[in-house]
Amino acid sequence: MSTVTLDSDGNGLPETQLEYEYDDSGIRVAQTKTVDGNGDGDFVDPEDTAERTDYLVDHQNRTGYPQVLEERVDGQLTKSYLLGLDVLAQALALNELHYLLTDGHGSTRGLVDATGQPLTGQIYRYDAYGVPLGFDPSTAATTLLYSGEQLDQLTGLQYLRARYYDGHRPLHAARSLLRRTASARHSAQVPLRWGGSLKQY
Ligand SMILES: [Ca+2]
Ligand SMILES: [Ca+2]
Repeated sequence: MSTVTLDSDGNGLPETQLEYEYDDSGIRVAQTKTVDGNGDGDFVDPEDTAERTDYLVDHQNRTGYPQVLEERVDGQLTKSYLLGLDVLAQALALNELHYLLTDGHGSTRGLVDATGQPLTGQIYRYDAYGVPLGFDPSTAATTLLYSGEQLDQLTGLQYLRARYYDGHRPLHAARSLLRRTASARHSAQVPLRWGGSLKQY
């Protein structure tokens, strides 16, 4: 289990808490997002609401890495993925299939629907470190973005199985550090502040 709290307005009171769960092999299998409903900076009150997302992970697939097959929010199936030698497509619902268009690096550069029509506004560009250029990743129609890996749209961190990556600073945050970190602040200037040291690559 690892926990991150987000203080988006920087007033010292976190308004969102994210708890992550991992399976025995260390792969993330669930996220619980709790919103501080009564504004007192904790997440234990009746007004504070939680939403749980479970990730069904396929450990045996042709991509060479464990991949999320399905996402369920509070038990309801919300997204599923089509796997080949890479992640090929996502399905948000019946008749809503999006194929991922990727570049040579494996980064998703756009989406097309089942008939091959590009999705309006879903063009993704990045700098050399994966920082999004000209689009807002928190509202993108897919979370599989830079290098084709899952982006956490709340923290802006990429989940790379053994660690999280922050493209705004070319740093990898070891997941073990995240696990030990009691809280991390979030603001426009400093996306996340970690409680421990960071490895630089
Ligand atoms: Ca706050
Ligand atoms: Ca509260």
